[in-house]
Amino acid sequence: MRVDVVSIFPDYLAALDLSLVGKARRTGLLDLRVHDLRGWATDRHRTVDDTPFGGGAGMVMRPDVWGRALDDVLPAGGAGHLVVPTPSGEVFTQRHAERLALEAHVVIACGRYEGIDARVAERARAAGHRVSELSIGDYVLNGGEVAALVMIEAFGRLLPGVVGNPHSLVEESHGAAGLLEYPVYTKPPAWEGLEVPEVLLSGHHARIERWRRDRALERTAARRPDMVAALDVAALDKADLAV
Ligand code: 6GU
Repeated sequence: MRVDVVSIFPDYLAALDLSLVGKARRTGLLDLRVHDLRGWATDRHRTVDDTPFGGGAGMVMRPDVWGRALDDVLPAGGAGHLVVPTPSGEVFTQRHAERLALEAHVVIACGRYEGIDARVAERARAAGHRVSELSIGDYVLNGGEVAALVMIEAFGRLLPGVVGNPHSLVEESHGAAGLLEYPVYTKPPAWEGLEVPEVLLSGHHARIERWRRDRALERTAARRPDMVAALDVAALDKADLAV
């Protein structure tokens, strides 16, 4: 998979050399390139922004600078999925990560200030590119870079071969069950007077599965009532309904 990130702070993306995403880059599973937007500015101050039409506070990123950048990094002919991190986007979820992991080429345009002139996304759509304006949650960051890191980690770990054990991807929170993950424990079995739940030491596979599902249901009901409301009632069993 090829990923291009364009930003006025390319150093923000240095963390992508680390951990599993860094390894995926080194082994060639992920061809990730970071570009400095100012490379497409033309004046001697390398200006990328200007005041908003209609007035108001803050600055808006210029469409001409972004246009030249995207002409260079988005493949011609409508291939390539343009992702624009923005607090006014759809909320990014595991479903978006799953879809992006299937793309051959993703370009992430990181805005700063009050955002990017709206004609940039409009022109990319008109040229036939898929364009996703995505937020990572209901709070405001100073720019799209941290959101780009979040999204790249979320879809990058779904690429075949990035996470060593593919089973790690199956049972996790926000997976197909629509539930949060159950609590997990490791050795030692007793620590500072706190015991690992006995059932987990029992070796009784069916009881362990039931216990984990009950804890996942309990936890989801307490922390994410919106996820419980979205569960398919037909997919619940009698024991689930007792929790
Ligand atoms: Cl994607 N960008 C910015 N600037 N703030 C955010 C965000 C993105 N998602 C949540 N807050």
